[in-house]
Amino acid sequence: MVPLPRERTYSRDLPLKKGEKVRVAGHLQDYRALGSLSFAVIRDRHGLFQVTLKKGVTPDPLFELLGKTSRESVVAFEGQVAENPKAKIGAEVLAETGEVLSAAEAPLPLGVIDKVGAELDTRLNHRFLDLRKRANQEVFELRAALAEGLRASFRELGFLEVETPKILKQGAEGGATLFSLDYFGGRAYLAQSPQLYKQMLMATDIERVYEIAPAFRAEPSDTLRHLTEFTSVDAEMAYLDGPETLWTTIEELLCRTLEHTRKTLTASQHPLAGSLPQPKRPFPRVTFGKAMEMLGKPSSEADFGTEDEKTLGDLVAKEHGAEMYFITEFPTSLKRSTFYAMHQDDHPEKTNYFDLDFRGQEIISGGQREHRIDRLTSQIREAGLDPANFTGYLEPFRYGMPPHGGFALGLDRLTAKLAQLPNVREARLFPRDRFRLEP
Ligand code: AMO
Repeated sequence: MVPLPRERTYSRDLPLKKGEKVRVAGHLQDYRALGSLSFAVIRDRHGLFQVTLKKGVTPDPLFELLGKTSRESVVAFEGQVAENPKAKIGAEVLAETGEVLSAAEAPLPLGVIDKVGAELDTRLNHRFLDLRKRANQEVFELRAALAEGLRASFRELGFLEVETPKILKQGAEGGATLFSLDYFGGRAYLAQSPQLYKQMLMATDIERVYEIAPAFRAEPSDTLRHLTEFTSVDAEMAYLDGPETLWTTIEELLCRTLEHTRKTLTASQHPLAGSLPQPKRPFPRVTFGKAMEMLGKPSSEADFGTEDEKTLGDLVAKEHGAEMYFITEFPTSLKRSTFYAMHQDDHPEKTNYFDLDFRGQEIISGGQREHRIDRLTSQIREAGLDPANFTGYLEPFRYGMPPHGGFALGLDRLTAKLAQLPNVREARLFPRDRFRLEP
């Protein structure tokens, strides 16, 4: 019996241990029984390696055991590392002892080494098997490096990381996409966004906050870019002199984050390191009106959809050579212009709200907020809402609220776009959508 591999050697270290006795373990990817010499291909977190079973070195029962062990079982071996120029890593382990730590049932519900891609639904149903594929792990290494890069960049820019409640009495982004839950016999809602809290924090002297946390939206639409649970990267800053400062902050944040991420990934020779963009600053600023004009949409049409966003992405790329660009001055009349958006003083039909699109998809939206309580209260009324239901939100505005604004970035969408994944679900380990609540 090989004891559980306490001092386990990983595939990447085997070439350095030639002649030494090691313990190795992993999933059995393949086994070829060729008589007196048999080969097991094992996969661990760093890649593939070969364990060779050789008559005279390996006891007979181990040949028999391996012969009846199904693919993807977890196996462990002990033996000497030998040079093998034919093996990809130039070394192999000559098995002296070995055991099956956990047998896999056959057949597998999802192939791990199949070249032909399975349907996304099948992959997600058996995500633990799907994640044995290196290319899929790489997405989550990118995602983790992005989150790290975002945290480092926010800190450099003077933002404090905060955590706000996810169980709320009131929604922030409109009633239609609220998930409600039973709260000790009363009704509560899952947070669609930390919006109201990050604004509330602007009434303190903290001035700059950010949060990376789940947001919940009862999105009935089944699209390639909507989830019911996503990770929202929210930021808010006080003493804002106008939306331009938000745009330059976002440019700074994204460029720094991509640089941090590139460094992290380069250090681990990650295949996606070389594909990260290096956007030129300033990012183009396209007004909403200009965007509609570029799309050839009549001014009577209020908004643009997914296909328009893609077309606009192509047009901006052609005209400005840029993949990231702001769409500014969202009209007040737009359904998605919220009650807390600041309207422009000289053009009240326009707001200081904007989106940032990347490769033809919205990944950030934000704007300058209305901080003057009288205007805010009328905007709540104009949105058909009752200010009496917003007493808690409004209170900080009554006791000295600096001008402020902020934005939210969808981490799932950013990851998907950077990894060139067609569906945002692939950028989440265990996505939630209208039809998927498990695994
Ligand atoms: P908004 O609703 O535009 O703005 O969301 C901000 C960003 O979050 C991402 N996102 C989503 N990602 C996946 N699935 C969804 N269902 C989903 N909904 C949104 C997008 C989007 O750009 N409170 C404002 C932000 C602010 O003004 O500060 C808000 O939540 O990438």
